[in-house]
Amino acid sequence: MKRVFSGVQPTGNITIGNYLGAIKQFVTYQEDNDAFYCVVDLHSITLPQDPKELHKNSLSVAAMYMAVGLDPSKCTIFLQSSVKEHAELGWFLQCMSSTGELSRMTQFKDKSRGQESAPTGLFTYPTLMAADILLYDTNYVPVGNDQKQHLELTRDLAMRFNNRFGKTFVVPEYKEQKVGARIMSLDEPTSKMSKSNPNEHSRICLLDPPNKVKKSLMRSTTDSDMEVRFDPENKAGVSNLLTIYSAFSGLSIKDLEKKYEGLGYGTFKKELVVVVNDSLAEIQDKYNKIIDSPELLEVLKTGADRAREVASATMDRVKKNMGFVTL
Ligand code: AQP
Repeated sequence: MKRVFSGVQPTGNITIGNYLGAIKQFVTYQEDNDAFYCVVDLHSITLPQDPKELHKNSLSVAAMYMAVGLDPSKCTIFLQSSVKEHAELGWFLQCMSSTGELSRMTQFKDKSRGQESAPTGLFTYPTLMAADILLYDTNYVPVGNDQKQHLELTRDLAMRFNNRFGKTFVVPEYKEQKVGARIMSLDEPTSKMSKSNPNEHSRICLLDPPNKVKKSLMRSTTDSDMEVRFDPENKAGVSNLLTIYSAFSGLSIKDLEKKYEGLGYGTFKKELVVVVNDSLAEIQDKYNKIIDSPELLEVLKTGADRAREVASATMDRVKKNMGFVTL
């Protein structure tokens, strides 16, 4: 059985970008793999977090995992901060990486742009992400396309470590989605949709009420030629909406282009609002049943126990192979 690992940061309400690019795949992978799904709370503090919000958002991501269909009897759901080995291996991998390679990470460049001095954690974020993945002998990592560069670094670090200290880590593979690997911002369709974008109409969150979804989609940026056609280079806004429509409805982009031929953007957007709201209603209904239930904490406790078992065995191997005295 193959191992799968992935995670989401508790930095705000989960967007349809997080869902279509990553979490939706988690559900498929839990069926035939030994899957570990983490709320990566240690990653979220690479930028300042309000303690109450961090607490609330961490439980919210875990509840959302279950609301979209993750089943704790089929996969392991846990909080990253409950398993100390993440921070520990993160340090070891920092010592295996260079400032040159970390400086090339586009997420660091984007998130530190305009700051004279950026948080150190933001800079070393990819080594912690590598630790998350390598601790679980992961074969597949379902993540959105924005994380591909970090995954390549993870592979490099695993191979570098194995070459130097002998076979210690499994070298993981990136698994890309066919539709939805990168959902773009609704107001500025050339940048990716993000939970932490200050403009709430740049995104749709899984917990958004129907009128907010309607408002954000109806005012989303398109273009002036009124043709519903997939052409990401010249029609970034419409192409993004087609991707969202296709991912939620299961209809192919070709079929959607045919369906809306000659109908213009108004009709297309109105029908997209219905498709998105129908999917969100189902998810929100399940989420509301889970978020305040005692079962949520139980799932996280059981998940942490199972994760610790695997992570501590990997950490023992790492230390032994590097020459640390293990007692
Ligand atoms: N726009 C996106 N399209 C497709 N996939 C996306 N992901 C994020 N945005 C998109 C994928 O969602 C998973 C969880 O992401 P994360 O929370 O770990 O961090 P992120 O990639 O930095 O996501 P955000 O929404 O942009 O968060 P903030 O604003 O806090 O930085 C990952 O698999 C990611 O690829």
